[in-house]
Amino acid sequence: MQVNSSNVTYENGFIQASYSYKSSNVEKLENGTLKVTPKTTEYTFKTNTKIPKLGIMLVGWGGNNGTTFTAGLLANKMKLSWFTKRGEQTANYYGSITQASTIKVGCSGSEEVYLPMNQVLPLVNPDDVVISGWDISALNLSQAMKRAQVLEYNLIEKLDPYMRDMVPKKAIYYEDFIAANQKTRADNILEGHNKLEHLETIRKDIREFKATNNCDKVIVLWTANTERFCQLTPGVHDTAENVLKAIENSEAEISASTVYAVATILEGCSYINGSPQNTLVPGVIELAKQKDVFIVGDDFKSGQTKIKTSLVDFLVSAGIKPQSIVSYNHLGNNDGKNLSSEKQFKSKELSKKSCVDDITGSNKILYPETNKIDHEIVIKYVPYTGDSKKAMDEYLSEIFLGGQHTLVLYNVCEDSLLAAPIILDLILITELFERIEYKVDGMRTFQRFNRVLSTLGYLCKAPLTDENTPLVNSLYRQKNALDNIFKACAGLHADDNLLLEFKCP
Ligand code: NAI
Ligand code: DG6
Repeated sequence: MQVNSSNVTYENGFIQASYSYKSSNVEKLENGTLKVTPKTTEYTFKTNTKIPKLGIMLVGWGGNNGTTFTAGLLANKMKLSWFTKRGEQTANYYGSITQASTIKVGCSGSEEVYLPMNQVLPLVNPDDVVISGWDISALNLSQAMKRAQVLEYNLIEKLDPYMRDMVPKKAIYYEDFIAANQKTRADNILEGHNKLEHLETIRKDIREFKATNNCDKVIVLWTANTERFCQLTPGVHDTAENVLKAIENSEAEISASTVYAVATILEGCSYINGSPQNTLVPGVIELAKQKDVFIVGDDFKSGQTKIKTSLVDFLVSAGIKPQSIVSYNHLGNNDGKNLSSEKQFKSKELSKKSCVDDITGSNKILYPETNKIDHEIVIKYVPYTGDSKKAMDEYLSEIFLGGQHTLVLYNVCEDSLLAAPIILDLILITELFERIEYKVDGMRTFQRFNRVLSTLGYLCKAPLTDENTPLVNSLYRQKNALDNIFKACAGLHADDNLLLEFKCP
């Protein structure tokens, strides 16, 4: 795409675009009136179009998501097709916004024109990435893919020669953070209890992987078991200095995931947390800012929560009052086994539950005093169901004149087939943001986006935001913001869907 505007230049390998950002400041006057002052802020976005060679390291590489992600990228790269009971299937990237969604760029006459997201701004091609990672289980990726029971047998057979030589690196294992029922697979772990030594090993792994594969950069993503929350402790988790000291002292409340995150940040790489636990404690956030790297979290938003953050938005914005949501899940994979333990379930419960608070909080007509609704999360481990997760939701809402509206959903699919494309998107878009800089009114030099990359909230159940940043869970608003940031950096207007040229011709 080439944008025909004096606001955009394409020079020396950069797209530079000016963007007038329109927002409003709101003050509440003494008499209760809201005084709203619209304002315009001039931004310049500069995107480096040189695509780097990207290395991806997954924590939990041998799990269902890790193997499905690796298999999916290989199947697409090799353009594989395989037989299922429904016939021949070819590789695709359905479920990935970067590879399979489109963004409206304008109108040609009365026709609206859409471009694939990865053509609006230049992204790394998934065919060109190199993948590695760690797992507490020693199985090679081919064996692990079979254990996962996600993919069709004929595809597994085709991928076996490519995945059997992929072996996870030894992992950090702090037993107390994941369920006790995971112990039987923990046969590939770093010795001892010295957290500083563990940190140094992970740092070395990242450096060696990067050098061996001639990568320009590496991104690390956690897709290992959900950990319990660490008990946030002043003097341990509150500042970057204290987190580093706590690792040196092998403090008990420093989780394995926090050690991976700190190692990644110290290597100057972005870190993404795909699970709900509080890995990214205040001290880690401070460290990421000091080292100028991005952190993204928490917990992939795949099926049930994606619908929830879209459905509740629809109900509340239609003036309908959801009063209770009951979300029931059962699944039989290793994730379900880990979540059958109470402390790990609590981490997941929190992230699945907190995702509508801002939506109900936005409407004081429906929720004048408290925006809390009855919201229950149930997760049951049923081994026979394997990776095929069943999610059932009941939404009860109050409607006109005291009537009641019931919505019931049944959601079934292989969980990892939804999560793997999200993993790809999180990584590719984070990498893109490493190449984007901005300048705003009066700033002399370009700088990067906030290191807490909340723009990726669309892909996360509990988006990590920096302090004083509003939390947005509404799926529509999240996607709209992401699409519009792509458009702004490419030199296009944000889409407000007014279509005035047709309504007021
Ligand atoms: P899984 O249990 O199949 O895979 C996790 C892997 O992590 C296992 O192979 C395990 O051996 C490994 N592991 C555990 N602790 C480790 C450590 N300290 N270092 C390195 N490896 C470690 O689980 P699955 O289905 O792949 O999910 C992964 C994570 O993603 C879970 O926390 C899950 O809750 C989260 N998630 C999954 C979604 C989905 O749709 N599949 C959506 C949202 C989050
Ligand atoms: C039980 O719900 C297992 C969980 O790991 C979820 O399947 C996973 O977090 C996906 O959740 P959701 O709500 O995004 O579909």
